[in-house]
Amino acid sequence: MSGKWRVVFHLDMDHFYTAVEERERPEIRGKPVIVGADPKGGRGRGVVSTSNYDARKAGVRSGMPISRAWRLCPEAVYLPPNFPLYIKVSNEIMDIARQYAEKFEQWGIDEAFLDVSSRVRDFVEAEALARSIKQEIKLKENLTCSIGVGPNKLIAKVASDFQKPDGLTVVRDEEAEAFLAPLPVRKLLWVGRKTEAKLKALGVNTIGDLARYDATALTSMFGVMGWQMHLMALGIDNSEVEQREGVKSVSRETTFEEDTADPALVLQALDALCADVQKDVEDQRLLFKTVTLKIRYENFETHTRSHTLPFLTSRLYDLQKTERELLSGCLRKDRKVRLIGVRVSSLVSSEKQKTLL
Ligand code: TTP
Ligand code: MG
Repeated sequence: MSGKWRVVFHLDMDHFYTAVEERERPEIRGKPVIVGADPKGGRGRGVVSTSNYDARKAGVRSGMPISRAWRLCPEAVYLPPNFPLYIKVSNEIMDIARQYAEKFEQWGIDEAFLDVSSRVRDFVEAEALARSIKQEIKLKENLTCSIGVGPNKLIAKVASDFQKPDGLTVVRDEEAEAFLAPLPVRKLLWVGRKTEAKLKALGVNTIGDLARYDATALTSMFGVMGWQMHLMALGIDNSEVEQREGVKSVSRETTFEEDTADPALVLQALDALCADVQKDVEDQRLLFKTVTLKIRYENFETHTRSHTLPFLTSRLYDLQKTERELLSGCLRKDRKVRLIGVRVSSLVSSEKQKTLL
């Protein structure tokens, strides 16, 4: 296998938004809980952000229309998202986990990669270290997480998802290929639904099928991605844990009560989303550089457009102006809009920026 010996952890909080809500509200514990759009008795639009494991038993999933969740689980407790709270808790958890790592890379709001190679001598010590992290998070935050331990990021990520909630899965280098083989290909990072469907058509269902498939044929069909899939299927991943701080992005989106082609309505909603995002950014003392617009049309076709500014900013004016420019290329008279979203990324802490300057 590849060069230097490494131990990488992937930490992923269990049903994060609903776990935080349950912690804050003892009265909802033991019930199915769903965080997302207002269900409005089944007529609500918008989607499920996440649900706890009781609601998942009924078939509820992240990203599902909230109306569908309502049909599957009308007895659940439905809550709107409380982003400032989740971000605060996320920051506290990341501060705990960061102490254990030589290199630390936050990934989204509730996940992180840790390179602990210099902190342990073998996988037995690595397992003990992972257990300590879980214990400290449980003790200080009263929340559970799942950790995957592996020789690289890819295996660690697949391993953290293997046993959930409150899981700890250790996969050594020599076990990696056998560990991956029976799992479906979509468990690999970057294998999306479209690629999954194409692979299925080739008779490739599991990661083991992919590992056995001719690498040259994969490359001619999928380009560089094909070669990468081949390596991933063998459990090979040389990418480094990249030291990275804090939240990666702040975003908001909204689904219109009724699909609309009225530019004034869309613009009004866009400005309101910008204001919310900007407030979150300011509350967390962040600066952003990259601005992204997400737009979903009535036929569910979804596009994202991004623009990276030549400077770091936290000003509402910069955000609104950039989002409006991005939107102007997306509005068409003949196509109604179902959803729009605003995201800022390439974030840095404004406090750190000040000390740098
Ligand atoms: P995930 O880690 O994907 O999900 P989870 O923590 O809720 O559940 P699991 O136990 O399977 O890890 O996402 C973290 C949070 O991000 C999640 O609590 C809510 C939010 N989220 C969305 O808002 N929309 C989505 O489609 C997904 C997948 C997550
Ligand atoms: Mg999670």
